[in-house]
Amino acid sequence: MKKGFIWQIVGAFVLAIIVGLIFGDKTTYIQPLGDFFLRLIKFIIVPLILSTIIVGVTNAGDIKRLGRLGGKTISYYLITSFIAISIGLIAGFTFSPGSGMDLQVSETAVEPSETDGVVQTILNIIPLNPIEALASANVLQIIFFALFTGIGIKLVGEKAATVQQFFDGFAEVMYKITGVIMKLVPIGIFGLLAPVVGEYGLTVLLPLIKLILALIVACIVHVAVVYSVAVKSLGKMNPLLFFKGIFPAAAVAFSTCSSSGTLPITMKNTEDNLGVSKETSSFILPLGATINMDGTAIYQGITVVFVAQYFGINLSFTQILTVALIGTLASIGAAGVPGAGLIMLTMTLAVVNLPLEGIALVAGVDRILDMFRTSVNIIGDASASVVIEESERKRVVGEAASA
Ligand code: DAS
Repeated sequence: MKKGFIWQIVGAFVLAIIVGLIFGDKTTYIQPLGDFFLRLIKFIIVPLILSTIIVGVTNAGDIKRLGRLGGKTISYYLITSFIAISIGLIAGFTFSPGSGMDLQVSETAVEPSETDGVVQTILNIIPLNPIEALASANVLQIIFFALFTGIGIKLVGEKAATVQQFFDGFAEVMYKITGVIMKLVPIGIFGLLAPVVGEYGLTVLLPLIKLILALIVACIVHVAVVYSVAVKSLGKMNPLLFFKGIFPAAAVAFSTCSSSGTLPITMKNTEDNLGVSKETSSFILPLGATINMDGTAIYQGITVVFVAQYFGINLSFTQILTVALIGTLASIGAAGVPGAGLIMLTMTLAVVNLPLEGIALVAGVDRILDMFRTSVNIIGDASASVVIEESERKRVVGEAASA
C-alpha cells in the first residue's frame, strides 16, 4: 500500500474535523459525498461475498479443511469477544462513567429489542429462498448459500466446471471494482465524517465524555494487547505491519460505522497488505463482519456498568457474569450496520433487569461510540484471518514434512 495513501486518509480525517468544527450543521451539504461512497461500497457487498466464498470453497482443498477452518474461526471469535467484554466491564468499573452524572433521561420508553433465541438465530441462517437472501443482503444466509453452492460444485466435479469458472471470473471482477473504490476512501471518509463532527458539538459530548473516554481506552487496550499478541504469537506477523496494513479499512469502518459496509475494503486490505489468501479471507471476513464484534462486546460491558451506576444499582457477581455471557452473544447477534450495538444493548440491560431508560442516556452519542467499536470489530476480523492463515500454513508444511 502506498505510503501517500495513508497520509491521504489522515488528511481526510483532519480536514473533516476542521470543516465540521468551523461550519457546524452546514456540513450537511457534504453528506451526499459520504452517501455516494457508502452506496458504492454497499453495492458490491452481495456479489463480492457470494462469488468469493464460492471460489474460496471450490479452491479450499477437501471439505474437511473447511470444517477445520470454521471451527478455528468460531473459536477465535468467541474467545476474543469474551476477553473484549471483560475488558469493557473492567473499564466500566475503573472509570465509573455513570457515577455523579447529572443528565436528564428523556422519557422515551425503550422496549427490549425482539431478538430471536440462540436456536432460532441458528435456524435463521438457512435461507428459505436464496434469491431473497441475496436481494435482502442477509449476509449470514448468503454465506450459507455460497458455502453449500461451493460444496455442491466440488461434489459434482467436471460437469460443474463452467459454473466454477464463472464464479472464478466473477470474483476477479468484484476484486477489481473493489480496488477502484479503494482509491475513493479519503473522499468517502471526509464526506462521512465532516457532517458528524458538525452535528455533535461539545455540548452534546461533554456530559458523557467519561463514557466516551472509557470506551476509547478499552478499545485501545484490546487492540494493542489482544490483537498484537495474537498476530505476533499466532500469526507470526509484526503487529506494526498488521496495524498499518489494516488501517484503511479501520478508517472506513470508523467513518461508516458499518462492518458489512467496510467488508470489501477489509478483504482488499487483508489480501493486498497482510498477505492472507483469498480462500481464507473470503471465508473468515464475511463471517466476522456479521458475528465477530469485539468492539461491540467492549461497548456492552462499559454501558451496562454505566447505566447501573447512573441509577445507583450495584451489580452482583452473578449479574456481571451474566452480562459477560449475554454481552458476548449480543455482540454475535448484532448486525454489521450502524447502531446495531445500541439495539442489542436493550437485550443485555433487560437480562440483568437494568432500566431500559439507560438506552436514552447513551443514544445521543451512540454514533461517536459506534465509530470506535466498529473499527475494533473489523480489526478483530482481520486479526482472525492472519492467525488462521498462519495456522493453516503451518499445518500444510507439517503435512508435507511428514509425507
Ligand atoms: N456498527 C456496528 C458494526 O457495523 C457495530 C455496533 O453497532 O456495535 O460493526
